[in-house]
Amino acid sequence: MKSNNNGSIKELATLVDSAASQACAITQLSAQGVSLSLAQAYQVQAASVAKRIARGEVQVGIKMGFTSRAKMLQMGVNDVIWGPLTDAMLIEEGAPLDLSRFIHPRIEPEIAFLLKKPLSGKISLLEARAAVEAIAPALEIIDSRYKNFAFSLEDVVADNCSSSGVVLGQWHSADIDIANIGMVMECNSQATQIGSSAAILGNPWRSLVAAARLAGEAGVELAAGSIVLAGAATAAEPLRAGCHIKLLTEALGSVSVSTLTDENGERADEK
Ligand code: OOG
Ligand code: MG
Repeated sequence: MKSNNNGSIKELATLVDSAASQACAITQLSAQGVSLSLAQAYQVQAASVAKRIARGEVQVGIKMGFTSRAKMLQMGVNDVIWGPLTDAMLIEEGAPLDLSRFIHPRIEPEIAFLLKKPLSGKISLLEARAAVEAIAPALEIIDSRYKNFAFSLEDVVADNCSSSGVVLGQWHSADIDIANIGMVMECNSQATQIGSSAAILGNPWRSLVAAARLAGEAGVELAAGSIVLAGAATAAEPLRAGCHIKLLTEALGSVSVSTLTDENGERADEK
């Protein structure tokens, strides 16, 4: 690790973990003179997730990031990344969401897979399909712990890929064709992002194949019973107070979440 501010992996994990738990933005590690390799960034990620697990959180799955061109362009990076999701990140559909636990949250239209068999290493699309119990529409809430939601690839990996919340819709049969389904994300009944599942690596199933490959490279397994988020189909939208966000999909129904109005009772669309 080349760094002026010679933070060890553990110290850097503490830094991103406290920024997340206190909802307080920090300067990008790369801008603090910390130069991490991608492998070291994943070590920081693992050490920060280990802190969550030590506090009693349980890993429920993983998320894939930058699987669509829209997201890569929005954030200025061009590599697929991944990170663990824990039970503390699961947000119940219908329960009004208090945004005070976030720094500058954004929301993304996604698709989730529920695994019935473990996966790891190089697999075919057919093997990916055979390992899935069900598919659901999902909304992911990302919240970079870095100022201005700006980062290098290593910064965002160290920050567990901005993971902070997931709202899962109803599970559907894994036989439904999701290769190219319309996905519309609305805020207070106005469409804010319109896309297709095909934006996710050409077909969301490829994201599961990529997840298995990344797991294999890391020497771990995607466990049976776990969730795999395929990555956003469109760019992310800022998540504001007083908003009802709904993702409507062509074949998997819809999923929604409402945010509380802020202290002033102001509605997001009035800001
Ligand atoms: C990183 C997470 C990217 C996705 O779906 O592509 C991601 C970020 O943009 O902050 O979740
Ligand atoms: Mg995402």
